Amino acid sequence: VMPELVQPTKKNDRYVFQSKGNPIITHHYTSDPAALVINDTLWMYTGHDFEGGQRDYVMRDWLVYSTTDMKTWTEYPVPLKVVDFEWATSKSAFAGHVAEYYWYISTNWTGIGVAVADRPEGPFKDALGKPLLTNEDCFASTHSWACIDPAIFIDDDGTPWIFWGNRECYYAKLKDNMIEIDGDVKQINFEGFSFTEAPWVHKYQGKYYLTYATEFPEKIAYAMADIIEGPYEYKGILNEIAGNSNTNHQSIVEYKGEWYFLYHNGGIQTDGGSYSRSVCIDRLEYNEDGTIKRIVMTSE
Ligand code: FUB
Repeated sequence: VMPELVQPTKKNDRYVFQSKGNPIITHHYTSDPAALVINDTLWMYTGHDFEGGQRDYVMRDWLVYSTTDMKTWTEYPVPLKVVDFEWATSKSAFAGHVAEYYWYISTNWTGIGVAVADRPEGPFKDALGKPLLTNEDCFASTHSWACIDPAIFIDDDGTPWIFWGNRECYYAKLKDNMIEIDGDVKQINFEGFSFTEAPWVHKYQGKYYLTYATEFPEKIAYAMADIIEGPYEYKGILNEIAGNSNTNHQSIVEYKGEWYFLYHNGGIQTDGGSYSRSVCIDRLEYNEDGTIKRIVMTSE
């Protein structure tokens, strides 16, 4: 299905547009969405694929959007660029996640950084002047890009956790200051765990859900546990390969009493693909036993 292309309207330094179903944004290529709910606003932080149809990632900055009704979206001035991390030599603005208001980002080979702002729309600034995590923290790693895809989960008791990884899934506690690791880095492992990247942790009715990209081209799979450190039990595939993108990268949030699955796809624009991706959003529904229904992309 060809989406209707929507041109945003400029309002001061912002752009406003009405989404016409999936993909949500058609004036930029966007990827790796991370959602954050603050009061009645859903904030969405995304990666940004430059130039349609290229053969590799060209990702120089991240973008931020907000909505209060899932239809009308505001795009703010570019809140963070990979060059803002002086130590990041690889210059690849890979996936990130914002927790009020710390933005954990991947730079590909040079580690995970953290930037800070005093407003959800930024601007964000490097909080450390060095990486928060590097490949050395990925003790089981056999390759150079294991230290990517941070995801934050703040538990009901306020403890912040960070999950990340490629091929291996790592996690650690964060200190309350949000910019230091508290204790040891550990690894998640369980039967049937075939982890590619993109971990995301959320909680529903007292259970922990670990969703992640599996295989390649990627599908999104999930596992459940009673405590955050596991053991996790594999529960199956949540979302099939998304369009013609080799990657997928999800985010799951509750907003105004509904659960949403944010992800990306490469197949719905004429020049879309693995390096020209587009963020999509669909409803997420649970079964009575807490398992999640498969999510099939809709066009509305
Ligand atoms: O967008 C760049 C990388 O592709 C992300 O870090 C991965 O999760 C995959 O989506």
